Amino acid sequence: MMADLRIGVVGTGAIGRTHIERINTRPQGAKVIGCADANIDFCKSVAEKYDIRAYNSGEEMINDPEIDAVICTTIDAFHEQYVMAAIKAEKPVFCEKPLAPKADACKRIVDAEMATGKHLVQVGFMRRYDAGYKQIKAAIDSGEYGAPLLLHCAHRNPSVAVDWTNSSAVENSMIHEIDTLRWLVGENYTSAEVRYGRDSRHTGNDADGKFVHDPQIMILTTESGIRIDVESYVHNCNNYEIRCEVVCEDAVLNLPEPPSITVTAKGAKIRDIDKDWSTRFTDAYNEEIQQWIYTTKEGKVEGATAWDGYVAQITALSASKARDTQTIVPIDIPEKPEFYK
Ligand code: ISE
Repeated sequence: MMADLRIGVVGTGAIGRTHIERINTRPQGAKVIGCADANIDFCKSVAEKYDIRAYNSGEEMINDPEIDAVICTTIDAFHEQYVMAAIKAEKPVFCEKPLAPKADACKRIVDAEMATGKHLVQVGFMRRYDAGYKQIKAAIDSGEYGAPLLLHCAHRNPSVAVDWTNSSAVENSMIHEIDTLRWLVGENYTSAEVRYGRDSRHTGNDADGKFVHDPQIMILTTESGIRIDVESYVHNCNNYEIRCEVVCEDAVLNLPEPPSITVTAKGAKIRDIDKDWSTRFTDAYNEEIQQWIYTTKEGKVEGATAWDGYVAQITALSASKARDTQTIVPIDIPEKPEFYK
């Protein structure tokens, strides 16, 4: 049996700690043996809790010969720095979404990875591992239902994200649909538009005092003309809801809701739903990390690649431009390099 993959996690915030726990509490061919964080004292407390080593910096950890692979869960602005350090050390790296906030940073990562000649980078778009989305993809790919024509999707959050701004709806939330729907239909987007609904009385100003529109609707068009609408509503009164309906030529496909018992009591039927993404997508995260461990040991990347991360960012930034200008913005995706085909 191949030895455990020795993983180092850079960024010990909530998602970083969840990944440490999910890997170290389940037998799956890997162990997180070290962590690093800009907040060294906090990093030490996390290391102590999980009985792993605390490093003084991400780079020190990445360059340690004891570390075989890296998980990057820092704040978005630092993804490029650590992904680049892992590529330089020629170590596989799993980076939470987005690959980097700016498209040119994603391009630098793509170029650096290609220069090594090795497939090293996977981006954490976990919905590709969700059982329901996988069923929809299998149904589309089977060809049994004809071509997809329209997609109607909703991404409703119970409350605002950290650093909430007018861009968050696209760049923090709907970036998931941007990647997952492109993977589902197997096509790039050619244009984006973002419109507002009537503003909710729950919405307000961001930390800089700028008004944030909520809800927002993003409309994407794909190369073959599939039209996709995605609603983002981030004040959904404590409920987390993800919808995806695919209208095909001969059938309508719907994303299933996660299983949950129905309780019949006191004259009502009640079914609990997830309160946020961390529980809604727990199984998808588990599957994603498990598959990343397997494929990393085989020297492959099977999830979203650095190229997918780059394309997602080009699309998101075009959608943001569409929102800011209230126009339809064309999306120009460069030709996919041979390396990623
Ligand atoms: C969060 O960062 C995520 O990645 C969640 O999946 C998404 O639903 C949420 O809107 C984001 O804030």
